[in-house]
Amino acid sequence: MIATRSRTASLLGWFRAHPPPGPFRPAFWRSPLRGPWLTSVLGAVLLVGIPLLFLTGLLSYAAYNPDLGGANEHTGDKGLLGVYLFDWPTRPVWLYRLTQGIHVIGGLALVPVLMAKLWSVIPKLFSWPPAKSPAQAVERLSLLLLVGGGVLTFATGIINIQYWYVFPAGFYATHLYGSWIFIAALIVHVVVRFRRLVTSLGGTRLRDVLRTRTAETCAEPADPAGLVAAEPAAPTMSRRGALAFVAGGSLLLTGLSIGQTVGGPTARRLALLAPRGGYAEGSDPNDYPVNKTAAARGVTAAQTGSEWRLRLRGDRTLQLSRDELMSLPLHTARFPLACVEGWSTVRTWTGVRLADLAAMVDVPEPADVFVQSLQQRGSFGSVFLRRNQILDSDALLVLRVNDVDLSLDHGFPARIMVPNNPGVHNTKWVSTMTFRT
Ligand SMILES: Nc1nc2c(c(=O)[nH]1)N[C@H]1C(S)=C(S)[C@@H](COP(=O)(O)O)O[C@H]1N2
Ligand SMILES: [Mo]
Repeated sequence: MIATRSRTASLLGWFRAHPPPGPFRPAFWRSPLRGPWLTSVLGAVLLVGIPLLFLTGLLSYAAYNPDLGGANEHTGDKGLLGVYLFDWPTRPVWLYRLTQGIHVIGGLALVPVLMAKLWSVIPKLFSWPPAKSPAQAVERLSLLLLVGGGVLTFATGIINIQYWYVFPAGFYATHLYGSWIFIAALIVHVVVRFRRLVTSLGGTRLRDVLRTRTAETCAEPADPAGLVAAEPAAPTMSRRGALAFVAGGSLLLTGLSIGQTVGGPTARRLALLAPRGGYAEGSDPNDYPVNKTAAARGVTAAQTGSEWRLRLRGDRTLQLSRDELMSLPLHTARFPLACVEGWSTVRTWTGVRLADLAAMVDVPEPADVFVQSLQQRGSFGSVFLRRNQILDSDALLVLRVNDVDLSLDHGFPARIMVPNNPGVHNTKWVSTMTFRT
């Protein structure tokens, strides 16, 4: 009995003392830059940036009004994750453009920081033995959720803004649930590591590090966490150089994509990384990004010609031709169209107020409206809008943009435009609107 126990113990000891070859051996990792300071600096940047992305993401989710159900709900099992949902306002009209711009551009800018942070701690992924105690095993498991959740959230976001819709469970659900896993694991990580971050940042002055050239760059003293290389190689780059490389990457990503959000002829042409940038905005009022073309959605000229009627449903039913709509009191307002994918454009919209349409079918106090498009395929063909979005004085069934008729690709004969509404909820090629109390 005792003999077996000691044999197990010595086997365990042998196992601990013999890591597999390659990255599991401490001598494999040799960069002298790795250490608590670099990891902490990058961590501090992420500690500011990621909560900002999370917050703007939560706002975007609320802006979708998923609690109206039906067409708006893509995350039916959200449960408690939806408790904070609130009536997304229509004012200020630029709010969604701002929060979603921060979300998308900020997310891209953080990619180099995230990658550098992962690089700085990568030896820990291969630490041997995998866990020294059950407590450490739990902690390492939480790191797996942290890295996995982070990579999943960033990857789904980036893939989505590149218009590559490949999510088996759908983008909304994957991005939402992934981000909550990420944030929960991040909170645990910050609680466990915050003191270490403060200590290692406090020990060295940023200014001193930024003055150190490559030749004078040396490894930090060995740390209990084991980030510092056991046998550091000669430096090929200073910490200043490494930080400049990361910051340069962030700036480049920002510079090549921000044009799609802020607009303007030069900025848009510079937005080479953004699928809705990289082009010169012409003088044609309909010359702004098209998310889904009429052809892509199976909308034909026959459907949108003189046969087209807008069906209004409420306490009674009405059918209106485009000419009849044009003869109603028209209202003009200028505000942004801002897509969840980060691009936006500011236009002058002219059309009939949604509140007027509600009143025409005897629902002057609507709770919501169900809008349906005549598109034949694909998503975004219908939406629920909330009471405050119907009653806003600039909420329109738009017929004209910048003083000309909408083009077919932009939703002719008529489209929804509600201030501060996520682009996707501004339904094009409207065929039916059902107002409910
Ligand atoms: N019927 C319908 N409406 C739609 C869409 C769609 O695919 N079908 N795309 C939406 C999305 S995602 C956005 S961002 C805006 C873009 O409007 P635009 O194509 O006129 O620029 O339209 C929205 N309205
Ligand atoms: Mo969109």
